[in-house]
Amino acid sequence: MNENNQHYDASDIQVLEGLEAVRKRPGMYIGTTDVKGLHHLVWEIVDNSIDEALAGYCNNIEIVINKDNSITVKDNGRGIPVGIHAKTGISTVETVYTVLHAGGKFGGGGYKVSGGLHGVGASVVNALSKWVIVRVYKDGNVYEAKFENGGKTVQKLTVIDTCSKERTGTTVTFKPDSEIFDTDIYDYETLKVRTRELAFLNQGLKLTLRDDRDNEDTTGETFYYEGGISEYVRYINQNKKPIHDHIIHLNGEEDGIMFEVALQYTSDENTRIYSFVNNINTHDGGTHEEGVRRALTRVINNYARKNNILKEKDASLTGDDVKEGLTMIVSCKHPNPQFEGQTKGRLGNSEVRKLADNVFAEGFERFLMENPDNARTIVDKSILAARARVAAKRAREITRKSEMGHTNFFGKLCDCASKDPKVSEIFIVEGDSAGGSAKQGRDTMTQAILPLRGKILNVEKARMDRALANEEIRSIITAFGTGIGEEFDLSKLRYDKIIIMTDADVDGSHIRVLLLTLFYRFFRPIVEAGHVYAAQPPLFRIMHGKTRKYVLNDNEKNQYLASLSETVRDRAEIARMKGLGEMDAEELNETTMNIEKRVLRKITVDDCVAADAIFERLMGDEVEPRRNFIEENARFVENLDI
Ligand code: 1YM
Repeated sequence: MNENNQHYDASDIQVLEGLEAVRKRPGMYIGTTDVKGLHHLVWEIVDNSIDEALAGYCNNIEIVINKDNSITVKDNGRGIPVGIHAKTGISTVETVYTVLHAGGKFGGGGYKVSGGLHGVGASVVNALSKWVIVRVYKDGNVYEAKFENGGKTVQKLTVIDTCSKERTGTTVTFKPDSEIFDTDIYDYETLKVRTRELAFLNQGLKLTLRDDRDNEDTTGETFYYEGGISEYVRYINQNKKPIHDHIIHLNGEEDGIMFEVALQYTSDENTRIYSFVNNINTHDGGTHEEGVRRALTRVINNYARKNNILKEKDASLTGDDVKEGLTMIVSCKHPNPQFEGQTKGRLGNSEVRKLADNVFAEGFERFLMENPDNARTIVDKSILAARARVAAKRAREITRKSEMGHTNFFGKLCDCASKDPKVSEIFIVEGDSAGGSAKQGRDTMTQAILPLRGKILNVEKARMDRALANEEIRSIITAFGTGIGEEFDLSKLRYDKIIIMTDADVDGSHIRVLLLTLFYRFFRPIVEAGHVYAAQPPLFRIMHGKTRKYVLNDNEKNQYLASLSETVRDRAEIARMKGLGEMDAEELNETTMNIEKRVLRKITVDDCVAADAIFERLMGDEVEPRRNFIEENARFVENLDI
């Protein structure tokens, strides 16, 4: 006999066996019985309310943590049907809460799209609860059913009160069974984060969360987002720097599958793509995400080519390039989702790929066409990412090669004998002949020489990635020993001083600009730590009697001459130094390299910033500033190869 003095029939027994199975192996139904499983129960009940909202009948859901750590979920939907269920012979409410796999089949019409156990949830929660009370407000009546000790009906659905005819909805209160769960203490923050997320994912749905454990008078927190997932993007980007104002929000529907996406680019390099199916996070992506990514890459490339931002010879942007700085929410509501993978975190339905691609491509293309300024900003950002990607790859190759000893650059580098970075310095010298004198004039113990051969800048519009393909620059990177990019490690720097030794003419400054730009972009910490110097070769040699005096510039020359007596001054021989290559080893040592006598100028980050700007003007894609620069400096440019 059951509690209502009715005989148990076959279906009663089946029901109890069903719920008993859930109690025996709760993990199979809710994953774990730790605090995560405890929270899972809440979402199973909330999911039923969300389904009702998605069906268009509910716009308000309240979740309350009660004093006794029981949970109340309340919605203003139609209320679970109260009639006798044809198959079970008991009320539909009771059926939903006691028959495993009841699901949406019982309701007929509509589909369950929210996450979780797809309608099995209510009976699973009941099976794992100490007690459950379900109230339905419908047709002016308040119906109530009660269950205890793992889903045993203790009160069949009964009218316990009346209410206004307008009032409809379902209220469920349950107390998780402490014999099943490791803990019965809910974490407010955990519930809050997910409640907020559900509000973002279900545009226009109001969710309130309240914690009555300490104080029953609180009003709780309400989450309601008219903009849905575009507000989710705004929320994620709130402390970031968006590079365009408008958050792009697109949606479409086909065969009952709803798809939507919202995105905005930020100035940083990270990517935040979160995708959902029926409000469940698909960590491993799947067809909805693939469709968007494919369309995003294609549309940006097409736009960049059509508008000649990407030239014919340029390689296409990759999926990685176009997602840098991107914050994106992808959400799909599917009546029959297929979840794949080890953790079922991937959407498998192939028809979604095409839907996502179509909706995204069409909408995003329109956005780019209607907002050319934003489009340009986005494309430029992707191109920058592409350059960085190529540069990083080169850098890795260089590091790897040098580690494996495959490069023969050491043939070029004339290293110092000391392996102690504290006393070692490296001179980066322009030209072979200067390199020759420098090698002879150096202190072999502490001074290394790296001669740069030929014009290292004759690559038209050299970008850093191309610069990195340059043999000379690679020698520098390898000589430093620090690696670049992600592998950069200042502690591995092999020299305390890096000394740029170039002529004081246009070619020399040209090379200096390149080197400073290189340092600025790839070795900034070396510059910041004050390791980079410019040698100051003298411009004049003044000889009188046995005295040889070198001076750096006109000013110094005049000062020195003024300090001499008139007779000496008249007889003094003043020679303009032609360049490093024309000094012999002794002269070079005495004037530029000798630690006791030389004058070094420390290079600052500001010097590098200035060099970088000049480099941009010289090497950038813009023809106009380059022409201006050449005109302004026309008298120097005879040998300039740009
Ligand atoms: C606090 C929990 O369960 N709300 C809820 C559940 C249902 C309905 C409305 C509902 C669904 C349908 C028709 C239908 C459920 N009904 C069923 C079943 N809130 C909560 N609100 N009328 C009402 O799906 O057609 C299962 S859940 F199966 F009985 F229809």
